Amino acid sequence: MRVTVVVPTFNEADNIETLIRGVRHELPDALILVVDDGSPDGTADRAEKLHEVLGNVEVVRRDSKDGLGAAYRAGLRHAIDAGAEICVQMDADMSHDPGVLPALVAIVEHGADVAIGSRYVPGGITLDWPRRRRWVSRWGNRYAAGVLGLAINDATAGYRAYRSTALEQMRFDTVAAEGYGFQIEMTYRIVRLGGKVVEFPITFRDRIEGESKFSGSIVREALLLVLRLWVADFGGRRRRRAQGG
Ligand SMILES: Nc1nc2c(ncn2[C@@H]2O[C@H](COP(=O)(O)OP(=O)(O)O)[C@@H](O)[C@H]2O)c(=O)[nH]1
Ligand SMILES: [Mg+2]
Repeated sequence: MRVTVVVPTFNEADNIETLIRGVRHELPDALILVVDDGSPDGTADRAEKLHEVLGNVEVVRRDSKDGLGAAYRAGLRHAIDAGAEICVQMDADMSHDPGVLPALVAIVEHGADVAIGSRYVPGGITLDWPRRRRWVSRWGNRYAAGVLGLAINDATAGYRAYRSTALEQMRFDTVAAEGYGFQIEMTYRIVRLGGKVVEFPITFRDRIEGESKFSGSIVREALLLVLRLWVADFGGRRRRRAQGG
């Protein structure tokens, strides 16, 4: 199947070359689509230089920093319109090991609608993250899964491979959230549609180069989003209870 790896970037000049070379090594035929929000450090130019050397790297240049959700909506739309049958999303900061790419893609090729690179299934692990971030992530996931009734351990994970037909079916362009909320709502929609979700254990490492764009407002957005989805699902819960499930 045709694979596009969508990589959102903001000021990742020190990471982008390692990332692109790593992805190319693991998936020689995949298109690498960098979605850059006008990084002042020249990330987009570096990615384009790598296209001259390696080929099959494309950069979507957006004017200004507009959040992860918006970058993903634009990147996934671009990838699907260009013929991608599988869309991978991964961070540029080397937290997501490119070595896992073939496994995630194979899971979708064998029938899953999404393969999630998960920190919270047996075999998955988070290295180097400060305690506070680890705690927020772990309990944020328990909260989201508990409130929304999802049997998913890592609903905020940003390392995933999607079947493009499933992305269209869940109307990903209408997911409004910006940060972790984007990943949560995508997971929620695919589960509610009866899609097949597989979690594959990964080793997540904290970034070494560059700075995190993590913020308290992203966490607050995600907390509120979960409540909003819960309220909106009032009728759905009643129906499922009536059906005995
Ligand atoms: N295009 C774009 N990419 C972003 C934006 N915010 C974060 N990113 C990218 O999204 C990925 C994850 O962000 P990161 O700061 O590492 O978040 P963390 O892993 O939660 O600390 C990285 O590749 C970032 O460069 C944004 O506003 N626009
Ligand atoms: Mg990161």
